Amino acid sequence: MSVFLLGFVGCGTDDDEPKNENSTEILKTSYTIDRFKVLNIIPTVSGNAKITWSINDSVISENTGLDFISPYLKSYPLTLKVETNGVVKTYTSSINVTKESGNYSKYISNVFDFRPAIGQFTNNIPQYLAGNTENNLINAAKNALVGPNSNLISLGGFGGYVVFGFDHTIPNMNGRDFKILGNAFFGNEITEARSGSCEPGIILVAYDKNKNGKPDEDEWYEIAGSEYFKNSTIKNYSITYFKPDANKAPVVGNEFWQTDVEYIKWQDNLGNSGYKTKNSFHDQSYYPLWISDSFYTLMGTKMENNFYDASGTENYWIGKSFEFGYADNAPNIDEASNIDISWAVDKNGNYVKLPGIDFIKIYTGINQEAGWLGEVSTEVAGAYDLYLK
Ligand SMILES: [Ca+2]
Ligand SMILES: [Ca+2]
Ligand SMILES: [Ca+2]
Repeated sequence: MSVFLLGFVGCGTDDDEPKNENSTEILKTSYTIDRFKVLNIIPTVSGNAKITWSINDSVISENTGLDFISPYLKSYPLTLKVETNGVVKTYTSSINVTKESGNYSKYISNVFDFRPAIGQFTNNIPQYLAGNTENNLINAAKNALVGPNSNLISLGGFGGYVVFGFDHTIPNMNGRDFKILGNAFFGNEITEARSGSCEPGIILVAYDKNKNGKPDEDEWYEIAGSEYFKNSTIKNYSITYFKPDANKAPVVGNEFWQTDVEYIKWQDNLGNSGYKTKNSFHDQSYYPLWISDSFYTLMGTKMENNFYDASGTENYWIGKSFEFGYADNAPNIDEASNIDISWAVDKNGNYVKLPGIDFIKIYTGINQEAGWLGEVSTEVAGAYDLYLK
């Protein structure tokens, strides 16, 4: 009896559909997926078939497998064209996008990792407490960044990073998809437009392709911002910071604020080395106190120094904003703080097509000390999905 009923319902449904030969073998009559979740459809077709997926008149993919995501509660008519040896077959279906049970948050929902570089705010923002481990600091970063009332964390100098995620996939729609909050601001624009306190951080994004709820190493893609393809940008840069000897006498510099100009020794993989300065405005250790190793290494894409001394007397330092694609690089209300997932590239610099992203990594992309201002350090003060209202 139940077999008959199922058969009957199936026939009834088919009557409403265009008469596509073998349609049910390739596509279901319809699919249902929550908004902000990726629906993956893999039709069984021969290897040499040319595939075209369309919604109305718009081609949405030419890959065999379709990854579909939408932030909108609506029904999409889906067409699949399969061309094999000059013969075209057309299949139709629909995708119904439904409301999730419960409610997603548009803000950061979890912090997975946090390791700042050395810096004048390291151990202070967020606060290190005696005996804290790396996990305590990751939790402190989580307390700062999760949810709508987020607070600032500082990533220190080049390479310092934070990794966080969302409770849903941020879809890659046309245009910019998410915002990274920081504390950048534009100053005296008479000197130079779109400049002031801009401390650009490199952004990486990951789509949780294997659905294990965490970012895996092979899921990361760098956002190719405006500087990515320039000769002045160095890929695979790495820098090692050495723990300062607490018993070493400080070497006071010529400027009143230079408490110790041989404070933290550093070297990079290009043969450069030097010392990071301790200044009179921040007295705590600039080396993460929860790292017991005598040195540690951070790596990534390094951009050209963006701060310069506009006064000629080292009084007035200005950081130029890059055009697009970086964190803490423009005021939060500025369009340049919004990021398009379509800017993501693989390790060879080729653009990749991600349906959306679940995780973001940010690290400081500049290795520069701007006089008394100290090191250029990216600050992160939250992030959110631009589609979830
Ligand atoms: Ca996009
Ligand atoms: Ca994963
Ligand atoms: Ca900043």
